[in-house]
Amino acid sequence: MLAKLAMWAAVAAALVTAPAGAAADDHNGVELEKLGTDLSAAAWECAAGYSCYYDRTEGRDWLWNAPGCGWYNLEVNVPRLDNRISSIRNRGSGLVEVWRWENGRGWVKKGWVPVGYQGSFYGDLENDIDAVDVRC
Ligand SMILES: [Ca+2]
Repeated sequence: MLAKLAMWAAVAAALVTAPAGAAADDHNGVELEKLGTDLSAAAWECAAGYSCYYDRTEGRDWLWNAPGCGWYNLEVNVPRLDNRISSIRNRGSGLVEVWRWENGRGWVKKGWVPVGYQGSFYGDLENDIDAVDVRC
């Protein structure tokens, strides 16, 4: 029980701590649920040093590793990965931000995954992320 509480305390801290340079209103877009460090689902396969992206929730059906730091528009990735990502694990060296292209608004940041964390998208963000920005 204490371990579980500690995990959720860490999650809460991650969710309320804005990345450097982020505006306060960026919290609006945080919709990554179950952000945490619990790997008991026995999925989440991910090489050390990378951020990893999966087709299904809970780290199932690995799709892609970001090759390094920087902005990746998943629409122009080969193969296309936009509208596919359902979970992310970050074993890289920088914060991973997730972005969606919204008509009339442009790029909108929808959340982030700190180094050492992973999370799944449920609801309208599952299969609806269009870019990631690896901030290192
Ligand atoms: Ca998917």
